[in-house]
Amino acid sequence: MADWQQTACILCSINCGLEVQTEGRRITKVRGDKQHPGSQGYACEKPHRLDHYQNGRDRLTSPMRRRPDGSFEEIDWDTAIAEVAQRFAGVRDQHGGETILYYGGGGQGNHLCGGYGRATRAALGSVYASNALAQEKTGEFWVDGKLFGKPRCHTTGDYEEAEVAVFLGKNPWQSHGFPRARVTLKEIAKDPERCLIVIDPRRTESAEMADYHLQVRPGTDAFCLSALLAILLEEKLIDDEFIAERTRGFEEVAEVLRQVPIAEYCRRCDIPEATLREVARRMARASSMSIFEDLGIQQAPHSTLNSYLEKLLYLVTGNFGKRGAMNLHSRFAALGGGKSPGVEPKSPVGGHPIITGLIPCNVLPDEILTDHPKRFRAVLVESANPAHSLADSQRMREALDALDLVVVIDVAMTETARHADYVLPASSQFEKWEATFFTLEFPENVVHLREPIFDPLPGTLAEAEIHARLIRALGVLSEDDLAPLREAAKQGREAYAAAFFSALSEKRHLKPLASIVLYETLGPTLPKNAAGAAAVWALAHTCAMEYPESLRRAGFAGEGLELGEALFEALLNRPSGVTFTVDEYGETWRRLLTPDGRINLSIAELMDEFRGLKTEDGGPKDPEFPFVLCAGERRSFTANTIFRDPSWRKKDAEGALRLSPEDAQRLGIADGGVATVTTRRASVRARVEISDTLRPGHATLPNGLGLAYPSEGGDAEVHGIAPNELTASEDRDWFAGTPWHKYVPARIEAAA
Ligand SMILES: Nc1nc2c(c(=O)[nH]1)N[C@H]1C(S)=C(S)[C@@H](COP(=O)(O)OP(=O)(O)OC[C@H]3O[C@@H](n4cnc5c(=O)[nH]c(N)nc54)[C@H](O)[C@@H]3O)O[C@H]1N2
Ligand SMILES: Nc1nc2c(c(=O)[nH]1)N[C@H]1C(S)=C(S)[C@@H](COP(=O)(O)OP(=O)(O)OC[C@H]3O[C@@H](n4cnc5c(=O)[nH]c(N)nc54)[C@H](O)[C@@H]3O)O[C@H]1N2
Ligand code: SF4
Ligand SMILES: [Mo]
Repeated sequence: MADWQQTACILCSINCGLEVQTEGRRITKVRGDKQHPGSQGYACEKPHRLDHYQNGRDRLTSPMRRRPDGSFEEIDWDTAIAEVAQRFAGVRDQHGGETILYYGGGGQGNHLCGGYGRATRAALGSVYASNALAQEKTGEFWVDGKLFGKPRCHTTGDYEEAEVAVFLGKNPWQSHGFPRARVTLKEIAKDPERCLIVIDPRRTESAEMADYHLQVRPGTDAFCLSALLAILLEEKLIDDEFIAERTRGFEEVAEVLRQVPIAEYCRRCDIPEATLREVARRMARASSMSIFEDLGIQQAPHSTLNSYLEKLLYLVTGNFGKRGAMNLHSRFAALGGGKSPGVEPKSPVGGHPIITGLIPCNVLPDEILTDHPKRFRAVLVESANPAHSLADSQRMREALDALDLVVVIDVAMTETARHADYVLPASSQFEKWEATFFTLEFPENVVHLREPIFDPLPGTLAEAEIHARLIRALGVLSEDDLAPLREAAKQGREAYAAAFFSALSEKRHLKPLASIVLYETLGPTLPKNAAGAAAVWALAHTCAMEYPESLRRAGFAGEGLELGEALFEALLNRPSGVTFTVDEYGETWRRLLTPDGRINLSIAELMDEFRGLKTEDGGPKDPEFPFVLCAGERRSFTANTIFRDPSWRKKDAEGALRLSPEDAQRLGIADGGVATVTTRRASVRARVEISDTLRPGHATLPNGLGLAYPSEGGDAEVHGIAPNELTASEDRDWFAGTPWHKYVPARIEAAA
């Protein structure tokens, strides 16, 4: 009997602990790891197919260089590193390092590459970055910053404890988003004292379980949320004490709310007013409420405003800083692009706002396809597939092709890699030390450093090593920098810590290169060949300095550097993950970063849009495209583009277009029939699944499909529909630039 080895699922942000058995290079058995402090043995149906990731037929096994005719040739690593470093340095020297964009830095299961990539960026003088968060969460982060002081003041719900749990544009049954989601949903649903509210135009699996399903008209959440808030004010259901003691600016919000025509807004979002009033009263009556907002509102019209209104809902009802409500969580490390000192937080060409260090994804083509002198000239893509995942695939491809240099670091030959000049093959997440920084929980927060379960696939390297080699080739670290630290590391980590932190303060050029300095000096001395985890050592120390009390409550002891060492030791030695912070609810108030310690309820930048809702109708505007297409819905067997092999989907291999029975009948399309879906950008054919979970006028396609995958011994074939062939980069939030993937105007017809 083979041993079970501990690792984690890499398919969504929850990263459930797993135990796996292997045979040779295959993952043969998978089960939830009961020892994992967050998931506690929970796992959904998807990780059982992880071998389709590990052993995908299009895994890369050699660096590749593009030939002038567009085909690729294999090259050895030394050549690849030398040429990539030299070509990037060439762009830097000719146009400036700020014309080199970094995109990605980690997917659902791997964030260490982002840390090591930071050193390469610094070596190249690259200051601008973007990743998938800038097409979903940046609007929300910005609102957090306005309300709570800094965009890093990110809240999390306490769904296990909440009396009322609200899911707004979120289908946790399929997409998870908090630990053990299905268990918690079932518990809330079966408890008559608790209440589950789902706001979603589709009767999702989560909505099926809800006490209240508000089946809004797609794209009209701003009306629904405004009406809810206005009802709370009108019926005197606001938590006045909380407002008076903890907040400022409520009067400005109330002024707008008093003008809201409640009945009219209910009509626009198509929710009976009586129902909305009942829901408002239920929310107000609750001893605690948690709300999860996700893509259904973030990737739809009024994206940033929606996030604001959602947060007002829990704030005016006093559901903040207490059990069962919203709290400010600790974090092991940041997920954003990082600050670049001296750089305006605006994109260089269009002047779009940079939020948490990230340029809005939807404006990237505009920042490339122009003759503006500050346009991007080169891009380094790491662990991301923007040619598939960003809006407007056609423009993204055009933009990639217009660059002087595209380098992609990935495990597989992706849609983006096909447009690269160089593709560098990474070892998989089961072939190297890995971790994610989706550490978003409260009151107990978990981080999991995972050991490799296989040797690297021959020909591949872990990103830490790729970046270390690039740094060596770029010649930015000298033996003068590294030798003393190597010596210190030999004396043990205490001596190393002293040497490392003083080197960082004395030699300013080392700071942005710190991750690779650690990899090169501390790395070789770490046990279990854990060099790839070297950067985690510094993060453990930073985390301990930031949350000493929370670490102590989690069982870590020691003063000063001892505390960080204790956390790092635990990470290295507990293969099922570590609870790194345990918080009291009052901690939330200490994490608030506004100057006066109050929540700032009034966001001036959004007030015009908030007021302006009155003059808007909310329905589809172009009679040529009467449908609203939700381009990219999470389903049971979707996982972004992490699985490329379509055979991982046992059912519905191509990913059906879901259509309401009314529309199907009107259009003369039978279940299993074929429809043509046309948007302003493209026309595609899709197999139809008739589903009474949809409203008439609404249609949905799954996310993550439409990937080109090699057939056995043959050429690559595309399976299903790539949703972003249908989307347009200009369809985005006016402020944060977040895309309207859930609101794509479309025409649907029976296919000839
Ligand atoms: N199975 C699976 N799970 C995943 C992923 C995956 O690929 N597959 N991906 C992970 C990632 S990266 C993310 S970000 C999360 C996303 O998780 P979710 O946000 O839950 O995912 P979606 O299904 O894209 O969108 C959520 C819901 O928004 C609804 N919606 C559409 N239009 C509107 C609207 O106008 N208003 C409202 N209120 N709702 C609307 C849709 O019907 C859908 O039920 O999932 C994660 N989990
Ligand atoms: N139309 C539409 N578009 C969407 C969405 C939608 O709902 N609708 N959802 C959006 C959302 S929320 C998200 S988060 C994005 C996700 O889109 P992306 O951020 O582009 O990420 P993934 O699809 O998760 O792909 C991750 C990439 O990492 C690679 N990879 C896996 N393991 C490793 C590794 O160890 N090292 C390296 N270097 N690479 C690795 C995979 O092969 C893959 O190419 O898509 C977005 N796009
Ligand atoms: S909930 Fe997410 S992390 Fe957990 S097993 Fe399912 S896909 Fe994997
Ligand atoms: Mo996402």
